[in-house]
Amino acid sequence: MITVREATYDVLRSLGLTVVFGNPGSSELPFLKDFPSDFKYVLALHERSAAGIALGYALGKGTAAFVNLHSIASVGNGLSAIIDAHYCHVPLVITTGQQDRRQLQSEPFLVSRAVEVAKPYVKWACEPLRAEDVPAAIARAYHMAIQPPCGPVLVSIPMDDWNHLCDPPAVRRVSKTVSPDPIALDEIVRALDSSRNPALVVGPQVEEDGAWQEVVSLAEHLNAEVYQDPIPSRWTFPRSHGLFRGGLLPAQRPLAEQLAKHDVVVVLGAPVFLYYAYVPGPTVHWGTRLFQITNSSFDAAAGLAGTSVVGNVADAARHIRTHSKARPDPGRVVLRESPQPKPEYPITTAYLFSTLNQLLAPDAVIAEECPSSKGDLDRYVRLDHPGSFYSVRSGILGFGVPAAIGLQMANPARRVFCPVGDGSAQYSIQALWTAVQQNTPVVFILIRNGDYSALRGFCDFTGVGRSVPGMEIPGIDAVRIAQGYGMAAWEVDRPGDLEPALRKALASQSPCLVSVNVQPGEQTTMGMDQSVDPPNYG
Ligand SMILES: Cc1ncc(C[n+]2csc(CCOP(=O)(O)OP(=O)(O)O)c2C)c(N)n1
Repeated sequence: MITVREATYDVLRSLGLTVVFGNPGSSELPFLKDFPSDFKYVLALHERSAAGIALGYALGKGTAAFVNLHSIASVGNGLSAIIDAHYCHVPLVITTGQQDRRQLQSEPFLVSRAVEVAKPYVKWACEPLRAEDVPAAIARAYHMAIQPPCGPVLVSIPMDDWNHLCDPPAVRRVSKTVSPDPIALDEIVRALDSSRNPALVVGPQVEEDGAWQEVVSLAEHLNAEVYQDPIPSRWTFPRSHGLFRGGLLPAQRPLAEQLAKHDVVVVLGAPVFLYYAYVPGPTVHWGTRLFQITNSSFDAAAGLAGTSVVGNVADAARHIRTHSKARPDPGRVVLRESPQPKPEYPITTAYLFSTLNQLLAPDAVIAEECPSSKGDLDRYVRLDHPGSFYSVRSGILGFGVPAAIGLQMANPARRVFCPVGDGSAQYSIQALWTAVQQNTPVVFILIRNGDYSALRGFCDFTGVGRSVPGMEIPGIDAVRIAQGYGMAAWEVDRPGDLEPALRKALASQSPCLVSVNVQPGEQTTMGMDQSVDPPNYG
């Protein structure tokens, strides 16, 4: 027999979870003592950042990441990253400390109800009934986390468990590809074979399931126009491909209108659909037949219309391509280039992103969190490689800065850029310290407009008006904050200084922050204006 602690490190080793992202407390110290030399501990100063960096790391590696949090104290602080992992299908194996079992009954200092608190947002949460079960519970949690749809799991571990003796749990393998039903796919094949003008909608599961190339081949085989899902958490089709038509709007009626000219729409790896503003309307128009292929039985069940097939998106795309008729190129002429923005003062975000686009290597990675300038980023940044764009679909700010760091740690050969609003950056700002300590050379581009422009836009969009408090955020010097964490940082105010500043950041081998003073952001909401007939909360 070996100790629970030794068995746990063996389990983590066997699962490839040798990087521990965390913030420690008293209840984790018996686990962390004599930390094995083949493990790496990545400290973050706040759990939003610890779990958020782990999330980026798991996204970048395409595998699970391990997070060690401090009882309910940390789970509370890290919950928004756990929620992001839930919605973005990211396998995080999270352990938290618990008080000593022998005094739990008396509700001691730092007692934790992390299991109950996390439950709606994790695939499985438990506090093992016996100390001896801890290593097996972590293995079980891991196997849950990596099953599609991937997601976070949580094991709460009383601090007296680690020195108990146990039998080492069996090292097991659990397959994780679930094939879609071929009979259900054949119905989609028949619909496509008789379609006049089919379309594909691609979502994040295209990347989750390694289906990028299969989906490009399918689109070309069908000569089908391709739309990105609304508020995308990943870009899952080459942006400059001739069949790409941009993103869908996140509201019922305008989205249905965007798809109205198509008689068959196949959604690959996304919910049907992710909406933001309530603009009632049909899911798709009367003449459009809708199909969804998803790795998530949850998304299939929650779909508002159409026929859903559950299973691996790559397998489904391959089946459809090899069983359906090729469609000739209908000879469409599509002009999608946006006008080249001019260097204005103050700098516009259109100019910022078009300048950035010219400097990006083809395999650059973007971790985005710039609410009111998402549209300009989408218009001007062209990346065609898999794994090049990450955002968050939960709507919770604080994702971008830590995710960028985790992505950079996972992909040292690709440069990660983090365009982040001056407001958004503050929700996880202390992650900058971890970037410095780990020397992860992310380029943070802080978009400084001095207000919450996206909220202002929403006020205009929905008739709330401008008499709302809490919209201004003056007096924040992010350059000095970054420098305080030990990061090189500088400000750009004039358009002529932008390109040299970005080049200087690119030339650096270390993380740095470029704070760009810009005009207030676009006053639309996720690309929508009054023309979509938004709800009125005025
Ligand atoms: C944790 C969290 N708190 C508050 C909000 C509400 N919110 C949405 S956008 C936004 C403004 C973000 O400001 P900034 O990053 O500067 O971007 P801008 O709107 O100026 O483009 C806020 C506060 C949120 N989504 N998440």
